[in-house]
Amino acid sequence: MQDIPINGLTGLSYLPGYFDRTAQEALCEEIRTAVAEAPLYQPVMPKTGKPFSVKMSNCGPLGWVSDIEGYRYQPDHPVSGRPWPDIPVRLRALWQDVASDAAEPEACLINYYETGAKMGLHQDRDEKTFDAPVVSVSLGDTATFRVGGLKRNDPTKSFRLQSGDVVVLGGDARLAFHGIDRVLKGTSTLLKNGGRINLTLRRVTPPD
Ligand code: MD3
Ligand code: FE
Repeated sequence: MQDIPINGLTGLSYLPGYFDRTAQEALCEEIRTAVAEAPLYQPVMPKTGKPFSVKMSNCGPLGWVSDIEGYRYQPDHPVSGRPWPDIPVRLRALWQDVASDAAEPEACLINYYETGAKMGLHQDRDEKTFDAPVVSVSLGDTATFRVGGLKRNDPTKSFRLQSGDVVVLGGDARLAFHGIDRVLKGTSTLLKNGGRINLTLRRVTPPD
């Protein structure tokens, strides 16, 4: 476990290779099952309607969605109207391992990056509580990840996220600006069609 200070912020920990290949394959299977029930869809930006390059789905009681109206958490899939599938056991176990002080996770956002997809610099602030960390799992191709400070123009640090890596964003780092610059094609054999999956586990509402 590595605690990486960033612009004086504490609370970012990096756990490279947390999941071994066998665990990554099992996790992929669980995500495949979830996505069969709650298909990936292409979200659009609020106001402009510009499509994201990343496709998304969720599991858990709440899912993060974006459409012309705005960003929000909601209990059902925006296309099918059905409830999101449960968060896989292996991911609940991860949360217990790295975020056991926090209440149970309510949302697991599934981001799928095909070659060329990226995610601009942003903060995660649609949750009603920032007390719990965000826990991220990377699967498939390696990504170049960028983290800055609490202000958009703060200097940023880049590092690579590989398949099986876990990042825990807690403490002050919870509200740091971050983004994905690029996905490096052909860097993993995990996903048969290539690309990258990122899973983020979140607590959305204050503990009951
Ligand atoms: C640093 N996803 O879904 S996960 C997102 O790889 C998102 O798909 C990226 O940003 C991805 O919102 C990055 C790692 C991550 C998540 C939350 C953070 C890094 C963070 C919050 C604060 C600082
Ligand atoms: Fe984010």
